[in-house]
Amino acid sequence: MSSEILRRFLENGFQLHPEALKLICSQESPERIAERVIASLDSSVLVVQPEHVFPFIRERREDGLKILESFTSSSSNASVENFHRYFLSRYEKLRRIIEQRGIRGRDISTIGRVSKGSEVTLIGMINDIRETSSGNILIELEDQSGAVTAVITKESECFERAKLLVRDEVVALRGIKQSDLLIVRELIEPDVRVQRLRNVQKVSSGILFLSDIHVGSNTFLKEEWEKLISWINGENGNESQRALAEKIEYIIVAGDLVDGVGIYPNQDRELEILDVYHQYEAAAELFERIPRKIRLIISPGNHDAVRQAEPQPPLPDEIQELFPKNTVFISNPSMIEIHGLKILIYHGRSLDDIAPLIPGAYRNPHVVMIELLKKRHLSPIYGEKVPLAPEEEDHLVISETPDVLHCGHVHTVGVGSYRGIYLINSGTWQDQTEFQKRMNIVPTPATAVFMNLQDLSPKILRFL
Ligand code: D5M
Ligand code: FE
Ligand code: ZN
Repeated sequence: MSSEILRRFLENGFQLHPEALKLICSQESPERIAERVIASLDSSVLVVQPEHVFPFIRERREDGLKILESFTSSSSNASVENFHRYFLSRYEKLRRIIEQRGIRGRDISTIGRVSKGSEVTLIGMINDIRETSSGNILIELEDQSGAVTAVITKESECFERAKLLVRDEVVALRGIKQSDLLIVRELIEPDVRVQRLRNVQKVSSGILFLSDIHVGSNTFLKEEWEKLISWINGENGNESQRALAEKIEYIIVAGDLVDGVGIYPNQDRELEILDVYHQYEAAAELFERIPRKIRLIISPGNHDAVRQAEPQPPLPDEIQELFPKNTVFISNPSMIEIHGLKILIYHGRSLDDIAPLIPGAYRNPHVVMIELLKKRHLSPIYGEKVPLAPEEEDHLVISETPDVLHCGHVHTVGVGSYRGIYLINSGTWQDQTEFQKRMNIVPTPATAVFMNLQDLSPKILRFL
């Protein structure tokens, strides 16, 4: 989206200040705003500033919510060319991050032209990664010029980190090429800067994080949900619990609002509502009981009625219309800002791809989320659990470090922090399903996470 806007301005002979671009892209229809801004400019303007944009935007400052990034349009079909372009976008975005963060000032060599014997730093995408019979790690690293096989031995300092690397992520390797192998001495991951939360306004309100409600499933926990809603309405809980509820200004749902239909084989046996539209009607009814002064923010997941491939656009208009007017629909993933707090919302399907590498992952989903931040990518592996759409630009790269990363999907609750970034996995409102019993997946249902904007400490709430 942002590159399209930028192009539009350039075509008309104007440069665009990054802040002005951000402002435009935060609007519901950036293209229309861009057109209006361009029409208002006279040719003496060289760089379009935020001041040029202000008159045309609808900023709802009074409630402190900004949609910084929400993916809407898709132009891509799944052609080889589009995938090539998509992975190139991923490579270039992550390369820039690694250059700025990890290897400032170092020379980076081109993989296809590495000479033997001298130490080199290479940035590439992992084409293949496997363990050898002797327990070392072999990585095939590729850039546009070629590929190289790199070995990280068990004795290497970076061996433990290397065990968590996955296919299709972008990293830097430093080492010496001997015969046909790069002997790795150092691994540099994109990773995040320490977040200092400078821009957060210390207001006295808070945010309630939810996910995986699965309305329509016969294991949706109606009674516990009722308890949640009563609590939000100040109808139950002790004094301090009521005081907490009083503070809720926003509720964010990170996907799987409904159970959907045909998501997995024989799902219909576990559905209470068999029609997906009726599931959304039921969900909308549940949300009716949330006080109107609370803003609802809904992002889809793999059970929702949008395309499965990520990034997923917001729920379609005919579903949005069912919901109360205080609801905002955004894509998966999305970046929003609440009173200066930047929140990256991602359903979390890729957590299933990374979990096998981490012992006890499903009991500590926030630990798996750290890996997404280190990789600076929300869904690195192509061809495993997560279908990816080859968009012109890779929207799943974590270009900007958030203050909070909010996921769901794995149906277990967990909070933590990494380099000053809060990690929240908000659990589920669906009890263990037959499928999960067979797979030995043990959910922590009827949970939510509350974050007070005054002190930002996330608090797990249980309604079971
Ligand atoms: O996913 C909830 C959790 O259950 C998540 O960790 C994946 C796992 N799950 C659910 N269905 C499947 C299938 N068919 N294969 C493997 N793992 C699965 P949710 O998105 O709510 O279904
Ligand atoms: Fe789910
Ligand atoms: Zn899910």
